[in-house]
Amino acid sequence: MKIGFLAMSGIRAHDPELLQLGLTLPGFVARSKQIAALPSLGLLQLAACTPAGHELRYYEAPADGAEPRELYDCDLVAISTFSAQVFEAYAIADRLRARGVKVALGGLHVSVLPDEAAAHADYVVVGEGEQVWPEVVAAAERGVAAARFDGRAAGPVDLATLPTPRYDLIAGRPYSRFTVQTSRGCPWRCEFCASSVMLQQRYRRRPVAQIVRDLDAIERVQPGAFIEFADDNTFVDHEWSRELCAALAPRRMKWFTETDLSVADDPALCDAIARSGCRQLLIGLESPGETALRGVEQRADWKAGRAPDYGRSLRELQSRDVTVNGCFVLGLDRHGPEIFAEVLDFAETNALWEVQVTVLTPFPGTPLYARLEREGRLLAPGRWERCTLFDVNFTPARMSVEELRRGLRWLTERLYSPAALRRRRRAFLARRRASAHGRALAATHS
Ligand code: B12
Ligand code: SF4
Repeated sequence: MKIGFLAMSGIRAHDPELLQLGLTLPGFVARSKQIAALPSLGLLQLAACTPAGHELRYYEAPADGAEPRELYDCDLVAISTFSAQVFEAYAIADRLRARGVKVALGGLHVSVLPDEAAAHADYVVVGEGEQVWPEVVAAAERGVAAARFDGRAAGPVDLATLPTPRYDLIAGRPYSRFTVQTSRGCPWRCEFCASSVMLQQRYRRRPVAQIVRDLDAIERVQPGAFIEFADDNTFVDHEWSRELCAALAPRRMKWFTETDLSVADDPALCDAIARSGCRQLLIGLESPGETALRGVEQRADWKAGRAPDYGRSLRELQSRDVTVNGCFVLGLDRHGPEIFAEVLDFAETNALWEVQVTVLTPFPGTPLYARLEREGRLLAPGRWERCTLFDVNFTPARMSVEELRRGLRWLTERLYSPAALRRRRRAFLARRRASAHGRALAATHS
């Protein structure tokens, strides 16, 4: 069979004023361009799990809702879904099926809402795809009319068995950034989290040698590519993390990942991260103070407990030249209109190299969605295209919807202006110089 893997590319947002503003702000534009160009690791991973004997092609659908014509020559097309683009994915699937192409839908969104997806697909896959994908291919080969596959039935995927994603399928295309997974899952349970904890809750990490194997495969396809680890929370296990960083250090590669702030408690790990080519850590700080964070992480209230220590933890990383992209979620229940100025102040005081502000988003399947639904606070239930992290789709507790929208725009303008970027980066560099000087002094006196 000829099998097509279709990724939906680009980022999504609908608030027209925010879009207009975003287009003019250099900090915002730079990051959007970088990330919009990432290939879909999930699909490259499935391609690697496809039984031999099929012809495989990787395609991207641009953000305008159209699909590449070549898809119509395929026998089977696998489409990966996130909530924000799921209606575009359904429309493409409908067109393909109308022309006799079999369609399999999987990914975060349809894993939560398989009944919704079944109206648009021959095959719907829930959960991690690797273990069931060969069965999907076999079903398509046999001409099975419709089926549902549950990737959770066989338990969590043993990450040590993962083959190298088929990066070779995108060789020669203009990707400068590639993703690799080093782990799946996260030990925390944030109320709003819609990451891979939705597919399989257990935290698992990959053997370091296999991560290196995959990095070698990327190097063959695109030498010197920038690497983003597509993990939920990379440095959960500190001993394994030090081993990973030690393996990365001699490669002289540039990389980026997402983690929680507990890395800062381990100076040896911070040193190892700094030595290994890490360009930036993206960290979910969520809110500048402890009060608003209470109850956000539902297992141990970990994020609230951590907040009083934010300043020290950030300095620990920044003093080693590791820049931090601090992420804030606006519209938590204890956030009033004062939150916007507080985030701005925090970002400046703590010299954050990069800042990501998003609005609280009720993704389907999350505890947040269930609670807001119970409380009658969802503005447009089922309007998944609003799950962009930038479009408000709920009634905030301590401000109006309009205040939240306006506040996001106000903050975006101030965080990403050229002057603000310069100020924060100068402050970061000054801190780094001061700590390098401090370390040198300490060394001469010891
Ligand atoms: C890399 C990434 C991107 C890349 C995606 C590149 C691409 N073309 O796919 C880019 C930067 C483009 C991106 C964009 C967006 N993203 Co994003 N992104 C991520 C990130 C960091 C990693 C995803 C990843 O690679 N996972 C690893 C792979 C292996 O897992 P996977 O994709 O889930 O695939 C597995 C299964 O789902 C399944 N599977 C997946 N697809 C299919 C298909 C079939 C047929 C089958 C059988 C199985 C299957 O099998 C795979 C292997 O087990 C996650 C955060 C995270 N830590 O997960 C956010 C995340 C997925 N993104 C998110 C969001 C909100 C967005 C945007 C809407 C942001 C925006 N405003 O534009 C857009 C979506 C628009 C779009 N184009 O789709 C949310 C999605 C939440 C949700 N439930 O919908 C996440 C979880 C971040 C978050 N915490 O909120 N993103
Ligand atoms: S720390 Fe991040 S990945 Fe982990 S549960 Fe919270 S939001 Fe999700």
